[in-house]
Amino acid sequence: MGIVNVTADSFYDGGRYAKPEQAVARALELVGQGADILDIGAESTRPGARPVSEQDELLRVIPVVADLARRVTVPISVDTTKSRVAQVALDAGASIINDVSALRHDRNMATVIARSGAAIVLMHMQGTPQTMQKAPTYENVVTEVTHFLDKRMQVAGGEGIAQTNIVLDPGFGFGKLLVHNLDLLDQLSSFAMLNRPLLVGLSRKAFIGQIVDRSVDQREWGTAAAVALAVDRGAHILRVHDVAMMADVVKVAAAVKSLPLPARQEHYA
Ligand code: HH2
Repeated sequence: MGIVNVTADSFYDGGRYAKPEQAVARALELVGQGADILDIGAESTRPGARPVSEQDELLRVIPVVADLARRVTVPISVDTTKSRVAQVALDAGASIINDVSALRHDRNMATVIARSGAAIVLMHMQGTPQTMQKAPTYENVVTEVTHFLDKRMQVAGGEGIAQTNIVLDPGFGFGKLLVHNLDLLDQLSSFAMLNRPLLVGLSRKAFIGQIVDRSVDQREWGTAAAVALAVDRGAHILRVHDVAMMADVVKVAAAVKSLPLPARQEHYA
C-alpha cells in the first residue's frame, strides 16, 4: 500500500504532494513501482497534528481520488475519520476507507461503510493524535490491542459491516512507546487469531528513528528491517512511502514465508 499525503504537514512527505496534480503524479509513480493499493490522506495524524476541516479535507482529497479512479486499476483507499469525506470519496471511486479511529470519531462512518459495501481498515490508537504520545500506558500491549480490535470488529458487525470487508491494524506509533511498538512487531503473529487481513504502518516512524538514531529522511533501511519482520510474522498489507524499495523487501520476505521448509524440502527429493 503506497502512501500519498495531500497535506502540508505530514511527518515525512508533508508539502511534497499538497497540490492535487502532484499527488496524482506521485500515486501513478507508486503504482509503476509496484503498489497494489493506494492510500490517499488529507489530514496528518502525526502526534500533535492540527485537525483539518471537512471542507478542506474534501477539497484536497476528492480531486485526487476522482482523477486516479479513471487512471488506475488498483484499489484506492482514503485515510479519513470523517463519514462525509468517506462517502464522497467512495462515490468518486475509492473502495477502501482507512479509519485510524476505528469508527469512533464519527458515528455515521459505520453506516456509510455498511451501505456502500466498502472495505474498512480498523486501527488501534490509544488517545487522539493530539494526546497520544504524552503518556501511553499498557499492562500488556498485545493483549490490549487484540481485545480492542476484536471489540471494534464486533461493533462494525453490529452496524452491518461484513466481516470479510474488515482489515485490522495494531497502529504502530499511535499512543505507543518504543517498547510497545517492539512488542507488537515481535508478536504480530498473535493477531492471526482474529482471522482478518493485517495491515501495518511502519514506514519511517519515530520508533524506527529512535532505534537507528536517524532523521525521518534517513529511515529507509530501518523501515526495510521492520517490514521484513512484519511479513515474516504474518502482515498482509504493508503501508509504506517507498514502494520501489519495500516491494523488493516484501518479495524476498514473502518468498521465504510462502515456500516454507517442508515445501522446499520436496525440491531435494
Ligand atoms: N500511519 C499514519 C497514517 N495513517 N493508517 C493506518 N491504517 N496505519 C498506520 O500506521 C498509519 C495510518 C502515519 O503516517 P503518514 O501518513 O505518513 O503521516 P501523517 O499522519 O503525518 O500524514
